[in-house]
Amino acid sequence: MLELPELPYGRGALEPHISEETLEYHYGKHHNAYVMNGNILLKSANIQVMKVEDLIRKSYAEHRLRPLFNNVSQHWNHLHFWNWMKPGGGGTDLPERLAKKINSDLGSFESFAKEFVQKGFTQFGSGWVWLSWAQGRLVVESTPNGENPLTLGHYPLLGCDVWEHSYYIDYRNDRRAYLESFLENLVNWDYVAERLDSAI
Ligand code: MN3
Repeated sequence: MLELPELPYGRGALEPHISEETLEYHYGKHHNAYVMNGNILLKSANIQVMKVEDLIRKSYAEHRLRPLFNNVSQHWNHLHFWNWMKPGGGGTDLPERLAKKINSDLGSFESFAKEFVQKGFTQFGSGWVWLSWAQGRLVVESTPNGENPLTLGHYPLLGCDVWEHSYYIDYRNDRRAYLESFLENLVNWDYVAERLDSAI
């Protein structure tokens, strides 16, 4: 069964960049709904319990399981999304091993940040923007709706939710300002570096 995790910080802890009201809705309503609906669909699909990552790949591969995929994948995305942020996060002071990889694979931190914001900004409709580990190198990519790079055989190191529910209360229609603030004020780079360690 899927379970809603505790948030790793208080609901007001990301203010002023992400408001308490946004987390009340985003975590308390949206993420919770993916867990509740995912569990109902999981039960009716009669699938043996497996790791969430395996469940994502299996339900993505089978068209009849698409509603289950949507909820399980969004559950996974949000599990990590809460940990990809922290109070006082963001900025350009990255763990050295991560900074080096970004420089060698993506040119510089500035070019990474530009591509990340641009791909998130131009993702049409709902989706996510990612920094992923793909066949031995870092890539920036975006996915529609609840999809994530696991479906492409990639390993997500960092993701930012660009569904309107993640920014509309705080940034209204200004998705670009939200993405810039995510990188400048919120990202938990230690968690991104830990995921890089487990990807390599
Ligand atoms: Mn969301």
